[in-house]
Amino acid sequence: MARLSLLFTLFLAGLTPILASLLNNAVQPHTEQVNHAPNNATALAKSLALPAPLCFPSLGFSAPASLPVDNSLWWCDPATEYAFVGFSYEVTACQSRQQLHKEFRDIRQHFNSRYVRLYGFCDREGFYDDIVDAAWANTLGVHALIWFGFDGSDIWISRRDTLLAALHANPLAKFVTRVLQFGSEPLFDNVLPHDQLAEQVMLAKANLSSLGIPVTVSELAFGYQERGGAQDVLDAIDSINIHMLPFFSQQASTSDQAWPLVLQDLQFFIDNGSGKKMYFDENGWPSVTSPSVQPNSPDAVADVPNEHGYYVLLDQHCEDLKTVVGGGVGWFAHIYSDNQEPGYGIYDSKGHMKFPFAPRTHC
Ligand SMILES: *[C@@H]1O[C@H](CO)[C@@H](O)[C@H](O)[C@H]1NC(C)=O
Ligand SMILES: *[C@@H]1O[C@H](CO)[C@@H](O)[C@H](O)[C@H]1NC(C)=O
Ligand SMILES: CC(=O)N[C@H]1CO[C@H](CO)[C@@H](O)[C@@H]1O
Repeated sequence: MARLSLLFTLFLAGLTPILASLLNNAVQPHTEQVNHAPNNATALAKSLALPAPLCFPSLGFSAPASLPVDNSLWWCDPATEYAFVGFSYEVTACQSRQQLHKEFRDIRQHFNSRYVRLYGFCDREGFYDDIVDAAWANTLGVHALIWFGFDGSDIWISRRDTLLAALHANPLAKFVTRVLQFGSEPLFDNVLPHDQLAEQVMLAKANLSSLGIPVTVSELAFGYQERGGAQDVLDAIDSINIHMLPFFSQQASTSDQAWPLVLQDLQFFIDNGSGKKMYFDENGWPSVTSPSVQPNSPDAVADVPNEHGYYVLLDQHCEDLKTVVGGGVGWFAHIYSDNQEPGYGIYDSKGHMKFPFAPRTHC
C-alpha cells in the first residue's frame, strides 16, 4: 500500500521517462509479493490511471532511460488499440535500413500510426534487424510475418527459422514485435492442411514463449470457412489477424455500401474466435483492377474515390469497431504505397498521396 501511494505521488508529480522506467522495474518484483496487486501492465495502468507514455507504442510514448527485463509490462492495453493503428508495408523490395527509417518516420509522424504490419518477404541477411532498428527509432510496433508465398515450395521453413532466430538474437526484438504472423492467407491458398498450420502456430508459440511474443495467422474469413472453420487454427492463435477485402465479395458495389459485408466476415470471428483481440490487418479497397485484382461482382467499382471511401466508412464506424469483443478492432491500411501493391497504396508510385488520409486513432 505504501508503495502504491508513493507511485501515485510520482504520477501526480508528472512521470519523467526515467521515473517511468524505475516504475517499470520496481513494479515487477513487487507484484509477485502482494496478492491483491494488479498482475499486469493493463490492470496496473488502469488502477493508477497512468499516462500513455508508459506503454508502447502509444502516441505519447517516450522511451525509458533503461529497458525493463522483459515485455510483460510493456505493451498498451489492447482495448486502446482500436480504430486506425497503422499500415501494411510490403518488404519484398528489401528496403535499405535508411529507407525503412525514412518511411517508418513518415508512417509514425505523418499518420499517427502505432504499428506496421509486414507483408511479403525479404531474405536478405539481417533484414529483420533493420526492421527492429527502424521500428524502435520511430516508436512503431511490428506485426512480423513468415511468408509462405504462392509457389508451393518449402522456403517458408527457412524463413520461419531465420525469423525465430532473429527474434531471439536481437535484444530489442521483443520490445517492438507485437505478434508473429504466419501468412499471407495460408488457409485460402491451402499451403498446409489446417491441422498442420495449427501445429506450426503451437510450435512457434513454444519457441517464443520465453520472449513473450504471441503468434497468429493472417487470413480471410473465407480461408477458415472453406476449411470447415479451421477451429483448431482459431483456437491456437493469440490474436485474430483478419483480411478484410470486401471489394471481392459477390455483393460488392461501391465502398460506401460495404459495411454489411465487413460485418458479415467480422461476425464469423465474433462467433468463433473466443473473444480474442482482432485486427483488420490486410484491409483496403483497390483503386484499379489488374489480372490478379478482379471483382466477383459486376457492380464492384475500383477507383481512387472508392479506395478513399472505404477508409471513410471505417472512420464513420469507429464507435462500432471500438465496442467489438476483445478490446475493439484495430485496423491497418493496406497498403503504404502503390509501389508495394499496385492500386492499394495511400501513396501513388511517385510518392504523392492519392487522397487525404488522416484516419481516427480513437473515438
Ligand atoms: C491483465 O489484466 C486484465 C484485468 O485484470 C485482464 O483482463 C487481462 O486478461 C490481463 N492480461 C494478461 C496478459 O494477463
Ligand atoms: C527457436 O527456433 C530457432 C529456429 O529454428 C532455433 O534456432 C531456436 O533454438 C529455437 N529456440 C527455442 C527456445 O525453441
Ligand atoms: C465453421 C463455423 O462457421 N463455425 C461456427 C461459427 O459460428 C457460427 C455462429 O455461431 C456457427 O453456426 C458455426 O457453426
